[in-house]
Amino acid sequence: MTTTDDAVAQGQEHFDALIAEDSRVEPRDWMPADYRKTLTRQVSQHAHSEIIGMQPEANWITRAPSLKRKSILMAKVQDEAGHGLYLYSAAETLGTPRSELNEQLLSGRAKYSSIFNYPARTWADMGAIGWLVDGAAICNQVPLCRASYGPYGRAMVRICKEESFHQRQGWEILYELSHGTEAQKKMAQEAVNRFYGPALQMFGPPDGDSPNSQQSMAWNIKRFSNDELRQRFVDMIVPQAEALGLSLPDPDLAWNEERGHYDYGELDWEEFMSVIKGRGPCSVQRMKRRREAHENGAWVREAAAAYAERQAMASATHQNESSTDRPRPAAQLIGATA
Ligand code: BYC
Repeated sequence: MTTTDDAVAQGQEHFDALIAEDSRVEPRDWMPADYRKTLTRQVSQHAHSEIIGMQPEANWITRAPSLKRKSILMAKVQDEAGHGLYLYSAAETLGTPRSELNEQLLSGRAKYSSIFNYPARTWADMGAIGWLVDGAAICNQVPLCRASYGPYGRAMVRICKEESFHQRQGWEILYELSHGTEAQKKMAQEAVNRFYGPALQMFGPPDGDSPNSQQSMAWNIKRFSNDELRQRFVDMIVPQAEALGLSLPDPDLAWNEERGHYDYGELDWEEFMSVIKGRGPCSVQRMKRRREAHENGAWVREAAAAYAERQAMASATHQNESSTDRPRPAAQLIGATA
């Protein structure tokens, strides 16, 4: 066995032990190439989703019905940008620079969540996105706080705290609309009708068609399967919809006493596949907007890089100066006089 083989065997043993005892893997730990790859894929796609996810809501900032609603929505959209930053930082610790991750998004090689390819047509959609989309996000992401990769799990803790606030604000918008005029209630119901199916699809394809789940669960990245989390979400939102006075658009939705869960109807998986291949109702528009934002932000990146370079030069000069000022050790002084 060569020294390299030895190091890999030792690394693998340490990694297996961390996973077996449900501990955290940290950036400097040895990890299998496929573990690194699948995490880079999931974490960066999650980051892309947060950034693209700003678009449907940003679309309503200028049209929010009051100053208070506008401030709340602006804060929420800014939170999503922050989530993107935490997640890109976590992804970078796996070794791929952010510029490359971004390039994967802009070139269409990386996915982002299917849900953000749907339009936000009315103000009630802000409620439905908050309640259903952020609600699904919480269901999916709370278990990710225990993901085996340390930087991802820790980023998720902060994100989930903010998502809970987002879900509450969505709920509150829908509650007010569903207890308002007939026209407002209708608008709320239509928004829920449009977002219910796509929100359930956020959890990913059914378990039988999910190529990554088994390995991700064995590595303690995912803690539950796509269908388990989807079921948890359905069970959570049925009583919430009742409290809102709104219905969920699924004739097959019914309590199953034997299973202790709600049964729900088959989702449109053909549509899902088409959306994740970039053929969703807003896919072209979302990517166009993202590319424009990236190009328009070039001067900010250049200015930040120039500033960082100047700071680094100033700090190097300062260090050199202070090292010549510093009293030299006696041995050096002796050497200097000798
Ligand atoms: N949309 O083997 P599977 C948010 C892809 S942000 C698009 O089950 P995995 C929010 C999947 O990537 C919401 N693609 O995959 C932000 C894979 O393709 P690749 C984002 C999807 O990874 C702003 C293929 O289908 N949340 O909440 O085991 C405002 C096969 O799937 C989708 C996250 O990213 C989808 N819905 O499981 C408001 C959470 N589903 O990559 C809210 C973190 C699947 O092999 N991610 N695909 O080409 C995860 O938990 C998992 O990655 C998923 C998928 C459950 C999404």
